[in-house]
Amino acid sequence: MPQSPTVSLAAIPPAGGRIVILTGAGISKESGLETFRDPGGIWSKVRLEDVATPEAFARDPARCHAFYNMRRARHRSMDVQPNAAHHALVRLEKEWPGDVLLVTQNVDSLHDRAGSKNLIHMHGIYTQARCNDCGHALDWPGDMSVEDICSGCSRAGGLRPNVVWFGEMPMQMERIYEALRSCDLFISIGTSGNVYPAAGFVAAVRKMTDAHTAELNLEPSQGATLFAEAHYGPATQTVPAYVDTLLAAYQ
Ligand code: BJW
Repeated sequence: MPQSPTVSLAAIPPAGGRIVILTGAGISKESGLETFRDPGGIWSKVRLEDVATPEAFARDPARCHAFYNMRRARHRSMDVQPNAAHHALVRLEKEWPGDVLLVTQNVDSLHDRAGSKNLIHMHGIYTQARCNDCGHALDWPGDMSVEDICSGCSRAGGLRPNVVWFGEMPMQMERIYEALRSCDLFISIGTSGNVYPAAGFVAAVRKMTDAHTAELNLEPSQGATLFAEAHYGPATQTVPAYVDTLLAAYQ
């Protein structure tokens, strides 16, 4: 049974308080998208070394394209929609009397489709392409192949999914660390805490601030002991309940 989210009043930031939220694949699980490291997850079916590194793309771009084409096709399907957890975070952004920054590791567009505005895709987004030759990025909701031509430089063969692979620098790190440095509440949702630098955010917040930290996940993550508060259960239950508790303090 999920633990019911009880947030002590001392843990609720003051009006004007800054909230930073980190999300991972677990928040999209109940929308029908697979996580990476759960039993039966993506990395149990395909080796990340074969599809999620720049070396893999250089070696066999067609294989990488096939992997992302398959995931994009699933993402396009009608039954993949933002769920109650995505919507609750939109409500928090709209109603919280202070700044809310959402940093997602997810390459899907469910936070965008739910309506989150102050949003950073630190691992990119797979419905965009980026050209390895000229750096041009463009929307690319359909299939991608080695024959496709970049509209920026008119060359073929350079387009890749606009995502961050292992060994590459995640996006907008300066803006993220600036927000972490000045936050009053850090919430981590649906991430296993295996992948850096995101996995190091909670430790960075503890080191740089007096902020409260909370983990909302199906089960304890790798960094679970670093959080001051934790609620375990499906995101569609824990996230709306947690958001309700935060907002109730100011209604
Ligand atoms: C539910 C749920 C439900 C289920 N409700 N919850 C040693 C130390 C530090 C770094 C390194 C190191 N060794 C190597 C590195 C570097 C490397 C790294 O971290 N490797 C680790 C494996 C150790 N990192 C990098 O290379 C990164 N770049 C980098 O470090 O640059 C240098 C740098 C350093 C410092 C500052 C700045 C820069 C790049 C990482 C890129 C990751 N890319 C991927 C693929 C993206 C494209 C794609 O999707 O194909 O990103 S890998 C994959 O993992 C994806 C995810 O975003 C990421 C995180 O996964 P996530 O979201 O946590 O998913 P899961 O499956 O792991 O967890 C899901 C969780 O949800 C589980 O806990 C479930 O219980 C839970 N859950 N159902 C709530 N219903």
